[in-house]
Amino acid sequence: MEMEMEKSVQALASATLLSGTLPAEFIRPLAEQPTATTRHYGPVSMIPTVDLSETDQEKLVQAISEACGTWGTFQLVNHGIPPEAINRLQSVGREFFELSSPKEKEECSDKATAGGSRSVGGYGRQVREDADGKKVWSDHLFHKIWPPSSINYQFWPKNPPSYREANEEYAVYLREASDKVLKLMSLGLGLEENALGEALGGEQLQYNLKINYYPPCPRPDLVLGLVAHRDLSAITVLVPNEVPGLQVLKDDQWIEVEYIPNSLIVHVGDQIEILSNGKYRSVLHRVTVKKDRLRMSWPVFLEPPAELVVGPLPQLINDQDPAKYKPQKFKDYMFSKLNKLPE
Ligand SMILES: O=C(O)CCC(=O)C(=O)O
Ligand SMILES: [Fe+2]
Repeated sequence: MEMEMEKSVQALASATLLSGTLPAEFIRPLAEQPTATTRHYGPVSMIPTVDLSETDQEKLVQAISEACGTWGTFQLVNHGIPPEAINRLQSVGREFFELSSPKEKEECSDKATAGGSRSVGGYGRQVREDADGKKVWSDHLFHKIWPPSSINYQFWPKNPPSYREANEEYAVYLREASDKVLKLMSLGLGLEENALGEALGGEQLQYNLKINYYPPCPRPDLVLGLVAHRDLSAITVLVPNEVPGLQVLKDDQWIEVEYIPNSLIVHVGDQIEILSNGKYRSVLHRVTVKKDRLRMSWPVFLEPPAELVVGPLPQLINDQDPAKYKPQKFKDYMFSKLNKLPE
């Protein structure tokens, strides 16, 4: 047999459908199994919505800061990104997963990490192994989309040929929308509107796209598409497909995030929690999968450059409110988190 990467979940899913048996390494411990732990949402527990077309700025700032301070996540509607640009991003991503050969996928994977160094670049399976050796029901593709100097096109699919154009187009729109969000978040902390953007590296802010591919699974009650985690980004701006599955933890309950056509899901990540000295909360979330439906999602992680030191903003700390986090380089934070060392 020729040398092969670890089998994708996509390939496994097809095999599992045929045999009807789920490999044991995917079965979560009871305390994590979706059916045992999900509370179905009612009107009261729906995650907040922020409407960027709201003309009353004060209202808008209030809505964003409340969402970031309580849930750490919100649905962003009327964000100004044309639906066609989102559709193109989605269709080229789906084509990559469904039409390219295993060899073409492997060409987008990072083969340079055999020495054990961490990589989040390219095509593959989960970035971190669970402590208990369990696996998640998803494959992914990871690559930067901005700034141009940070992009490694090795990780970008060559097929479909329009992949590059669709991703570049989305990057331009996404930057405009996320710029607005960061400004409103800054104002919500009582800061000058560029405060968060600048503290995150200004023009050097990195936009790291991930495509998640969660194939249908014969036992969605037993597996997770992604285990509970907080994003290490500053913020994450996510395009979902129409198949729900994302859940967020609120008051010790897992709440499903409903699908709203054309809305983006914004998560507060760890770096904003740190900069805000805990006023905004990095949201704990996980992903469940479906028996007969494919979920895909396109989160973009907005991250400071590796060497930038991130700590609570001096404007937000004083005697009553001392710093709760220690300043450190983003790359050191990332290393500790991905290797599960104390932060
Ligand atoms: O698929 C989703 O909605 C969530 C993806 C996610 O949390 C991640 O990739 O970090
Ligand atoms: Fe996440």
